[in-house]
Amino acid sequence: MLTVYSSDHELRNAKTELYGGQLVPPFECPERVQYVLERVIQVGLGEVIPPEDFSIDPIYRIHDPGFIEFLQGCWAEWQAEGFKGEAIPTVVPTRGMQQRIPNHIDGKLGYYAMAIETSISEGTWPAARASANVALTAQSRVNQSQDAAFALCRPPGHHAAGDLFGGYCFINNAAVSAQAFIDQGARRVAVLDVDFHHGNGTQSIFYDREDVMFLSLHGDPKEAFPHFLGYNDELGAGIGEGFNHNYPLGPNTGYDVWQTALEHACNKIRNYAPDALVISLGVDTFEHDPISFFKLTSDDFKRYGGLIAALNLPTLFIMEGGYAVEEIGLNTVNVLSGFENR
Ligand code: Q9C
Ligand code: ZN
Repeated sequence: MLTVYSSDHELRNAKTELYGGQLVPPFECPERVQYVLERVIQVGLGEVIPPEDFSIDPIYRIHDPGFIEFLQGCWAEWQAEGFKGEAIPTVVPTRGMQQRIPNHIDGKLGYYAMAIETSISEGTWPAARASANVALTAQSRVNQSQDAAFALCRPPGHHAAGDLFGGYCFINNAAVSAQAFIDQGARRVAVLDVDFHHGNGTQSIFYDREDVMFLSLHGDPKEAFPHFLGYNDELGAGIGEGFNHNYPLGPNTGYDVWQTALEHACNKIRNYAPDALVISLGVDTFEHDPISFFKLTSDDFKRYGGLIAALNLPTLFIMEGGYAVEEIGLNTVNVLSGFENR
């Protein structure tokens, strides 16, 4: 399988994440993808290529121009205020408040945030842009070859909505790629999100559409981030009704229960008969993940790779989360080699 990778992910190297009332080194760190890349090479998964440069247009197909302008300018505006730390929102436009975009960077940060653990740091924008180029390069290969490819994206994307960042995400790489398939002639695309966390951004982007089905297996939002989306009665809206499927699962969910949910999701995908499949591939479902509560073992990742392959669709894998840093490579590449039946 082809892997697309850019060293520009290193530009996203924030020093701080707000966690448990402290500013800690971020779980979403550059070492994550080094381990994945090393494992890709170690097992001989296939060719590793750098991304092509795409214009901003495929990003604007998904994201609001004001939001992109904010991401581009945030660090400079924050620095111009003379603040000492990294850019973190402090006030958000919650129940009963105005949804107007303020001028001050403090206000803009809150307006465009879906969660406030994620600092914006120097280099965040170019890294996010490179991550989207990685996704789009892999997408174009899948579109041309009708085969599979792996986009080793960092930073991840599935929590980012059209005009929201957070949960370590800035540009929704899976959504930008799904839209690219549609724009290149696909009639239907399915996005299957197997990251531990609900893909709230992807869901919200496609919620009222019938041409992109979104399915997500994740920690029950009553117990897990992002807490405010991902319930099983969220089925889509308008003509999109029936094209959104959530599988919230409780603490300590092991592979048997998880696989049953995956099989349900795969049956929905079969009936939908999409032209392409996008997998939001997070490996934070791992038993030793430091911020998650599922109990998948390293072998389980290989097993479910085979189930995804059985759908027999052109498949684009997009890297999302996974924070048990040293095992991320093994677990991620197990999915891909399970898919290739090796
Ligand atoms: N106590 C992705 O996996 N904080 N994002 C969770 C848990 C945010 C995860 C706190 C987790 C974001 C792409
Ligand atoms: Zn996650």
